[in-house]
Amino acid sequence: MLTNMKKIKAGVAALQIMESWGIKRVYGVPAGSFGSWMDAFAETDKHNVDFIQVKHEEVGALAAAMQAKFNGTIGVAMGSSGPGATHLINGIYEAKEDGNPMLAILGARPTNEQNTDGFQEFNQNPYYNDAAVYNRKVAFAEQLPQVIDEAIRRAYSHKGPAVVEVPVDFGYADIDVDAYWSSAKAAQPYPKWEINQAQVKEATELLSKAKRPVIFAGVGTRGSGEDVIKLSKKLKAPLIVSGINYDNFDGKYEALLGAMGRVAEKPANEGVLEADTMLFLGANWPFALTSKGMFSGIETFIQVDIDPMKLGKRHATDLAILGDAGDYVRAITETIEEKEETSWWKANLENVKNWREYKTKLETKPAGELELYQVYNAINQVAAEDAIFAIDVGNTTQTSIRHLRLNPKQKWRTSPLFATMGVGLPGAIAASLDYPDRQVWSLQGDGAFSMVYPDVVTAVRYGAASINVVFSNQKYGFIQDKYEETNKHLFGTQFPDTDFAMVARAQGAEAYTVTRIEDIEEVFAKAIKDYNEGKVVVIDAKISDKRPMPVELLTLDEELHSKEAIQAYRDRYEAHDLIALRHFLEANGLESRHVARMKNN
Ligand SMILES: Cc1ncc(C[n+]2csc(CCOP(=O)(O)OP(=O)(O)O)c2C)c(N)n1
Ligand SMILES: [Mg+2]
Repeated sequence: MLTNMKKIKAGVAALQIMESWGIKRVYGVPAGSFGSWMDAFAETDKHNVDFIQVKHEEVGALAAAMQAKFNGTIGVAMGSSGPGATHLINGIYEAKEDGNPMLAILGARPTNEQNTDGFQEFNQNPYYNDAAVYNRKVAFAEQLPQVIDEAIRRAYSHKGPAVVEVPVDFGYADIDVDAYWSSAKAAQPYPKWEINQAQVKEATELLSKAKRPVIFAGVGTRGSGEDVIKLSKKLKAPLIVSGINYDNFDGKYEALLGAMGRVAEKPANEGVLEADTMLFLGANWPFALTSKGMFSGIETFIQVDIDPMKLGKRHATDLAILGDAGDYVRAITETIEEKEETSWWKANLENVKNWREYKTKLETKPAGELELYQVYNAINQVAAEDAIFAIDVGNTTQTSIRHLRLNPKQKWRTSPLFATMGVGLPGAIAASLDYPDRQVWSLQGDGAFSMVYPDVVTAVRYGAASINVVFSNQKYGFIQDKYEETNKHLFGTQFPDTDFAMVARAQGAEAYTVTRIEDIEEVFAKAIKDYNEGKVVVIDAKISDKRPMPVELLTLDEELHSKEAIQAYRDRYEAHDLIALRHFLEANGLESRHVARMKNN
């Protein structure tokens, strides 16, 4: 009999559905428009989903979006009807741009107050339309758990944020326990594409013919880093990586040129201009639009991607392969003949060596103003072999890939495409809660930290131990640097100093300010000690405001630049020992294709 059926609060049932999908926590700020959810969270004997109270919904949403980057699981954030919900938008876009599962729950007025412009009552869904892979309002109370299940399943299968608006009265309602079910057990990934042997053969032929091959490895090669390196060695093709894929490789690999563009390294920007053939693996390189000339020397472009939408998107292809990048790397490596050491290979290796010596010299400079370089040196000294880094947007994005000595046991994640500031601290909170046994860092500029630092108290409250380094230069450095090229003025890029250690201490964290090179080792030793005792630590590193080298504007080659310009560049970036790739090419009996092209233009 229906009347005898067991009942459950719809809000509790919805949390049980979340739990069935492995969801451990939901980030949010309480509000009247989701009072029923808060009651459900409080009934901790009925489910295992925690409510993490953040100080700003955006921090919750960014933590949810970052969580998926670290461990692939869906992050959940809530925002109250209207203003709390709109605060979620950056996290929602973050998940969309990176193709990560996320669930955003929007609070809403009770059903009897809907659609008549009552207090905080809006037509909310349209606002989220562009970003969401699923964007609905629950229609009746019994439906609540089922719609949450639907949203989670869609977020995973469509790789993006699902948005669900929930009228507050539904969560309080008693519903039948068999009004819903969880589809979590049915979840599975799409099968991999079969290897097309004809295309493996074609790729092998094209690559074997190449005189100056390079491999470009995007995140599609994650987990296959060692195999990519094997192919790179066998083919004598130096390795370029996308900015977000450094932690897939041993940073010591001698042919790792780094990333190209602005968040990049010198050897990659030079190498790509000299190469004739590129094997472009599992990457969406959005800077192809802003750095059009980058591919100007590439005559043969071979692309492998698991997503048909990406094939041919960034460059015309000579061969486009639909499939798993790692699988094809292994298949090509098997069939390709090992090349003898080539002059191309040697020149690039020498270039990498010279660049690494330059970086090490900066990092270990014993005197002068404290610069970002010595901070990285200190981090490298104490970072665990499997440390997790949540990296913010700004100079840190660029400098961390250059100066952290990353390896495949570590994780380095940021906001690469949406590129929103403020992901560092939320990322560290998410990582720390999910990986209590691993060392967790956030690295960020003072501008980015200022957007989110009230949530240091959240990390403290929930025991999300982490070491949060603030690179304080009293400016939006990354933007100021850009304005040097595009603007007449550097207007609007500076701001007064904040004592971030005081701010952090006021919230219960351990905190240090470091201003001198000679103190840095001691400060980081103390920070690690605190961290190992389970504390949240903030290090405010007051660094010089010098610009890190713009490798997208290299001014080192006498064939392309005046003596004066080269001298100014060398002086400004302390680059007196840095040598242009052309010299290494010529020393190995090769010409610079880039210089030849520039002269013909
Ligand atoms: C939310 C958001 N606002 C503005 C920007 C534009 N932006 C990109 S980097 C940057 C400067 C970052 O400054 P800071 O955090 O101090 O780091 P720095 O570059 O100085 O090391 C700004 C304003 C952005 N990416 N995201
Ligand atoms: Mg700054």
